[in-house]
Amino acid sequence: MKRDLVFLGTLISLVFLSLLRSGSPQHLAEEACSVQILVPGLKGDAGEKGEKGSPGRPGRVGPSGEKGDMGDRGQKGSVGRHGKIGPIGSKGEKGEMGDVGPPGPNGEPGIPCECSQLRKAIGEMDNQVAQLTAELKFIKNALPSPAAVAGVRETDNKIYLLVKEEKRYIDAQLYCHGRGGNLGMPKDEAANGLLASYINQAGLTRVFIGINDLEREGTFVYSDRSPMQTFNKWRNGEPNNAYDEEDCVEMVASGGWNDVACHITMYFICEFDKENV
Ligand code: GN1
Ligand code: CA
Ligand code: CA
Repeated sequence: MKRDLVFLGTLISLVFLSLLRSGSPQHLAEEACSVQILVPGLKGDAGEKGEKGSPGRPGRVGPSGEKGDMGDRGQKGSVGRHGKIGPIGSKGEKGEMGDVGPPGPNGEPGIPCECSQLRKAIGEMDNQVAQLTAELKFIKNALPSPAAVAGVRETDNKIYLLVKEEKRYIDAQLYCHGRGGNLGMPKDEAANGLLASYINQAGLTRVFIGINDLEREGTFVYSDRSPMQTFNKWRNGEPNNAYDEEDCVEMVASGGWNDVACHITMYFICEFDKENV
């Protein structure tokens, strides 16, 4: 408080002195002894505009908005993991009884009581060995090279062999004769059908068979010289002796017959009598 009063007195003195300086010396002398009254000066002019303040602090977090609309359906997910192995199934029903098995091996021979029985058995076995030997010889002799083998077909009394080597009729016939047989001679429906299926199963379209009219034009005979009977399988319009040169016969895949020139080459079928084997 005291310090404020001193300051106020000093301020008034200064104002007074400044007034004295602006007046006459005489006037100054009079005024110097008068009571000093201290009053505040006039309010100054407004200061210049301050600089823009720094940004205020962020406001408070607003309240939650309203619930939005439902979004679009998402993409299909990837395949899930493999599931766990299921529980063991229940036991199946008992299966049907199987077929009867083959008979068991023959029992041990009894004690021979008569030599004649033994001789008879040995004689039968000899016959069987002879038969097997002959068949083996036939197989070794008759079969063509492995590349030309197309299997065999057989009936009760014949064996047919398709030879996949292209030969002229006469050479094909020689091939079959050389092995104890003949070119195939279908003499009835059954034999003809068997040869036709043989050709088809081999994927062929034609083969020579043992029929010709080499000796007398228009008179067809089998290659064992036996005459044609009522049975035949000529295709429509055949035999026609085309170009005046067709004296040999082929079978086509349908089983039909056609006379062709003997000098052309094709595969052929041999036949063998089982009793000659
Ligand atoms: C064959 O090729 P082409 O049409 O002259 C066949 C004849 C048949 C004739 C039937 C080698 O003669 O034997 O009669 O078709 N010749 C040959 O149309 O296959
Ligand atoms: Ca002819
Ligand atoms: Ca013909």
